[in-house]
Amino acid sequence: MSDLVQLTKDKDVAIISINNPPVNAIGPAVSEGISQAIKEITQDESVKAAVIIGAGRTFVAGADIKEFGRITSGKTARGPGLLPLLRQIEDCSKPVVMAIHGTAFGGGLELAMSGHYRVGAPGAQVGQPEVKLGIIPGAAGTQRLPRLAGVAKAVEMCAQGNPISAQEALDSGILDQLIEGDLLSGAVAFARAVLEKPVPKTRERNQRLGTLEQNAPIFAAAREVARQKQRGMIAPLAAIDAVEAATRLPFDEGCEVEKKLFNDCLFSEQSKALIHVFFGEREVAKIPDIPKETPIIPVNSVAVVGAGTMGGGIAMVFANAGIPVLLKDADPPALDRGMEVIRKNYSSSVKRGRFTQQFVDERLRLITPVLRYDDFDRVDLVVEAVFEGMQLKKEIFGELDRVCRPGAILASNTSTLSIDEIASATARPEAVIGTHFFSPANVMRLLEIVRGKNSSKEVIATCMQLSRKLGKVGVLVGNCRGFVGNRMFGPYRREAQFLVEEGASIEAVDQALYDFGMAMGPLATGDLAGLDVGWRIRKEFRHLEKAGTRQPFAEDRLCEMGRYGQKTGAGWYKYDESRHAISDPELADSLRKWSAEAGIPQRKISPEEIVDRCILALVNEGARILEEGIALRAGDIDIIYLNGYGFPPYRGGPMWYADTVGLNKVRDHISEFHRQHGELWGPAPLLRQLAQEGKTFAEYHRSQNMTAA
Ligand code: 3H9
Repeated sequence: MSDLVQLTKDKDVAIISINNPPVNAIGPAVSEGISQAIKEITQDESVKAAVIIGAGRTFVAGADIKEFGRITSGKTARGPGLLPLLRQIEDCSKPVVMAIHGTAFGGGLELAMSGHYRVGAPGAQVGQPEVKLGIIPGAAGTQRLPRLAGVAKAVEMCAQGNPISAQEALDSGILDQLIEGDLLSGAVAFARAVLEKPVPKTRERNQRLGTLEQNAPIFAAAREVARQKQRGMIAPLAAIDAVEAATRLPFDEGCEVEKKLFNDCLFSEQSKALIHVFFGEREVAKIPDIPKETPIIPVNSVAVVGAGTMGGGIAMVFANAGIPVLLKDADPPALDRGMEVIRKNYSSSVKRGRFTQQFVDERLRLITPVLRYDDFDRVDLVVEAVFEGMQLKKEIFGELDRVCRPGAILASNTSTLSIDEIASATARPEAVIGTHFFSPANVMRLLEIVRGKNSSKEVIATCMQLSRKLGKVGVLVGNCRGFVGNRMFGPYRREAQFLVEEGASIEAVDQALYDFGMAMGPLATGDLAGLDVGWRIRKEFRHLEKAGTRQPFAEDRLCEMGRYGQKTGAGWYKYDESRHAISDPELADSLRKWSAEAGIPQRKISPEEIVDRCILALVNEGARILEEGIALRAGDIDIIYLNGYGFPPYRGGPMWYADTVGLNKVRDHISEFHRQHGELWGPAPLLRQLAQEGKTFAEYHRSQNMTAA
């Protein structure tokens, strides 16, 4: 038997333990081991029943995701998969009880459903999350789940991919019993109790499959939800088709339909992109020169300076994680307003059912509004979140240096300014770091952690670990203007404006990028974020612009007119009281007039050109960032764009997308834009190099680490 599966006995009950740390992912060796164990217990007359359980922290978290890349790249031939094993278990003449703790996900739940019974620890979760990887269940999950849980539950789980709790699994018929206390002994006792009963085969349980009339509205509603919530994704619709096949066809034929749909999805670009995202999200936590053992500074109390939109949101993030926060603003009305906004946000979360009133009351008790720095000597971490102005930030950091205890972390939420210059206002630059939250801070998952040239490894490791505790994806970035996200967003939004100035309508620009998969078009995004923010930054940095290079003018004009976006009721669009965007023909006329005055010829611009101009501007800047070591890996840039800028996950992020287009093509396209639109479009040297070598961004590894940048 394989080392990954052990067979032991508790008198007449065999115990098959799967032991493939960290998550007992099921690959050919595990599958072979279980199969061998089932053969042995079938022949062993002293065994009357079996329990299959996961060793360590979990049952089986799914098939081994790394295998998929090997199959699609042709490195491994696709084997028989799990289906024969699951049938072997189901056909075992002795009752097989699946004992579930941790997570039974994907292939893990499919394995569990092939058993005759399932018991679970109260904290366990089960799910078919395959769609999040761009595939569908591939081991009869779409066929067995509706037979156990009913069609509506199965279609929801397979199409949306979210896990359910053990209690919900019990209520819906997936689990037969919850086991309080020791799971293994409970499962063994359960096995003894069913010894005399027949062994129910899930594949033969057709009672919950419903009728065509009952199921039609369920599938129609599921497709509608998938089209809206998972816009552009293939897998959710395929998963629904597969579950539908379970309701229309005999089990084996249903499995054939599932197999075909699974293969289509597995070989799709979407699945490759989403698997890249899965591993990329885990890879960002790994910093080459900061070992796992780096000491972590305990963060048990925090202070936030500035009670504006960002400061208030950041205070909520800490409170939500159970960490007490001082929220400081020197201006009493601003502090009152900040607290009021926090209360409003929490009460709308209660109304929407996201939080209970009790949770919110507890969180609010953790936030203490203060006007002075009096208690700052007791906090472990301070996040400064005042508006973007170097002078003000330096004054604050000078003050923090005086009042905070030695060892406290001093972080700035700046979105553009130099962390090193901010740190120079203190006598402890090793304690200074950037923690760039995204608006609204309590909602957006991204946290850019900005490494200053002196930031200590302990401070960096602490912030990386803290990001997880806060429910954020922390990505370490180097120090430069705009860091990774905003630095790339500049050229992206610049091109969107240029396109409007060259004759594309505002709506056409936003629509093309929305259709590409972006959560929002770039101009509508500007209206949401506030056009004045960029305007203020542009004014601060105007002296750095190279004379003679083309600069967009439209947003400056809008700001001069007081059109700052949603908050002033008008920006690129007009807004009604419920902030619905309305096209503004007068603005369209003004744009034509301004363009004529600037001598910009007007032309018809295709949606393809709009997408290329904007997305390739992201990619070109991303290549520079990568070469400079401002991002550690192309995948880190992708994770930033997926979690902070609404880039569609099924395209894998801008750098992955460029790799899928082919860097040769990308370089040629950018060179063409260079010829047409001038020096802003010079192809990044790294892009040229990789294209020349026939390589991808994903293959690029910098030899020096980030601090050398
Ligand atoms: C499937 O099952 C298809 C089937 O229908 C069968 C078709 C034939 N494979 O997330 P963590 C690694 S598709 C390989 O940090 P946590 C992960 O990369 C699969 N590796 O821990 C990481 O490695 P490293 C359906 C896996 O406690 C380490 O384990 N299943 C897999 O925060 C720890 O992971 C899923 O989609 C895997 N399946 O969360 C479940 N899973 O340390 C995917 C994890 O080197 N997994 N790793 O960075 C998860 O959702 C979470 O990992 C889990 C644990 C909740 C299990």
